[in-house]
Amino acid sequence: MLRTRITTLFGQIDANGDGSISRAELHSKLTADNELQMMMEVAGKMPAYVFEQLDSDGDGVVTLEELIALVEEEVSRTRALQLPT
Ligand SMILES: [Ca+2]
Ligand SMILES: [Ca+2]
Repeated sequence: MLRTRITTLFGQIDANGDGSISRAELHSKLTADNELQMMMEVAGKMPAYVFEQLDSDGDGVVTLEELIALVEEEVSRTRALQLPT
C-alpha cells in the first residue's frame, strides 16, 4: 500500500519525530537513503528544489499530507514506468 510506505518513509525522514519534515531533515535523509534518491529521480525531482516542491503551502515544513499528495500525484503521472513495489 503506497500510503503506508509513504507514512513509513515520512517517519524515517522526520528524525526528531515532531510530525513535520524540516529542510535539514530532508537533506540529511536525501544524502543517506538510496531508495529515496531513486524515488526522487523517478519523479524527476532535483534534490536542490525538492523541499520547495514538497512544501506545497510554503510554511517551511513538509507535513505527511503534503508528502502523500505529492507522491500520489507523481505516481499517477509516472504510472507507466511501473515503479517497483
Ligand atoms: Ca521533524
Ligand atoms: Ca508545508
